[in-house]
Amino acid sequence: MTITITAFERSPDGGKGLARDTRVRWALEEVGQPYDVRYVSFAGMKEPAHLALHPFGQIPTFEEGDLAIFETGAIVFHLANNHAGLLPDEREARARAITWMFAALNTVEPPILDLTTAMIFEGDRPWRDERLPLVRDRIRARLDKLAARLGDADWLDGAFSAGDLLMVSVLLRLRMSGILDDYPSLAAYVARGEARPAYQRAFAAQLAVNAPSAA
Ligand SMILES: N[C@@H](CCC(=O)N[C@@H](CS)C(=O)NCC(=O)O)C(=O)O
Repeated sequence: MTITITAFERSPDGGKGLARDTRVRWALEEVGQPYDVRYVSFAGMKEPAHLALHPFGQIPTFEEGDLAIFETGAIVFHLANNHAGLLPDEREARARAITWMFAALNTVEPPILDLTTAMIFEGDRPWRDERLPLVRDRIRARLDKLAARLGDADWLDGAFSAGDLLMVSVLLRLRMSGILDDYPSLAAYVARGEARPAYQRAFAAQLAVNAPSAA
């Protein structure tokens, strides 16, 4: 069955790979599944046809036969559950890897998204300068603990898993802020993720659309 995902017709990041279709492309590449992409405009995402797939009018979505799902966590989990390569077979190791998927999306990503909100979406608001240090502190609180847990390991729990895929994807959002520079072990962890051939293919595929001359 053909897999079709949706992605921005033009990503606001111009090809840095931060739009969430890159996470899904990466997972698809890791498990060796070919896929098609349907590109949508910002206006198109709010039209009934797309809202039927994604109730919040966002990307990415995932369709395979009669199945249509949204939320990157759910999509990556679906792929990891149905194909080898992203979750260990052993029951407890699998549960721990799934835990890291949730930790990436529920515990580490929210303060990182707050930084984007404070800097970009609310950059002209009077509270910006007061808020920014608080947001940065909340990110550091998470990174301190994450770095402590990672230690000098390559991945969060044994072999690379969907938990690492999502955690690296989330941390990549910090690159522009410079915060990651204060955490060399996490910066190296992100670099290990980016060095994976599956990530490289996913990144190149989105770049070819968003910055065609650079690809
Ligand atoms: N929790 C959702 C977030 C999806 C999301 O925020 N998508 C962004 C692109 S990365 C989007 O479509 N933004 C446009 C909008 O919200 O109008 C997921 O993980 O899939």
